[in-house]
Amino acid sequence: MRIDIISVVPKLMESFFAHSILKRGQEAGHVEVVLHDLRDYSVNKHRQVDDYAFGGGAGMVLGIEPIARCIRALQSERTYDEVIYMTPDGETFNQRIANQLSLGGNLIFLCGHYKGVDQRVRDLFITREISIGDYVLSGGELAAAVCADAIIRLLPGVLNDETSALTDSFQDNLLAPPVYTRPAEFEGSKVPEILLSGHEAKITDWRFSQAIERTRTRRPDLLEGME
Ligand code: 6GU
Repeated sequence: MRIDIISVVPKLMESFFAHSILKRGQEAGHVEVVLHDLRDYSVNKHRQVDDYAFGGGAGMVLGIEPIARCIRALQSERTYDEVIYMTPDGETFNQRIANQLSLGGNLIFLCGHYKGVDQRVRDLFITREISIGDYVLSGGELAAAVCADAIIRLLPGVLNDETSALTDSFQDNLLAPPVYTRPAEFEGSKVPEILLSGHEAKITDWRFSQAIERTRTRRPDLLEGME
């Protein structure tokens, strides 16, 4: 899978994608993440990419020409499953969407900034609009990094046994159960006996019931419509 991210501040995401699992996923060839500076596609000598909003009002708007040039340049090289615009008024991102996007092909993420992008970008080039929650960030960069992380870790071969996605919170719509490591006792606080028993089937049952209980107390909304 190839993920292209278009932004006016691509540097914001550079170190993020250069580390840990995301770095490994790229080095092992499971994914290629390419950051693009929208200013490189500017149509004027000042590398300007935004302008005042028609009709007035505070805030600059990202113009269609640089974005069109960038997206078209990418689409002339390979096909993309989705061209995603990161925006607070998009559909709220969740594990179901991460799973879906991880199964598909290449992705373009366009990061909004200032007052957003010219509506014609959304009408003509964007296939999907995603938000990461009901709060406002100063740009779509962190949101795009969040989505890319959630997608990349699901790609076959990216995670090893230890970091397996199979036991994640939200896999099966349940929160993950508590985990423990040595020492078995800390200042009188003990690890649940069952985990030291070596009884694999009982441990699996215990973890499942803990996951249910944790979900019931913290996120009862996740259990609605299950059974
Ligand atoms: Cl995708 N962008 C911005 N600017 N703010 C957000 C967001 C995206 N998702 C939640 N808040």
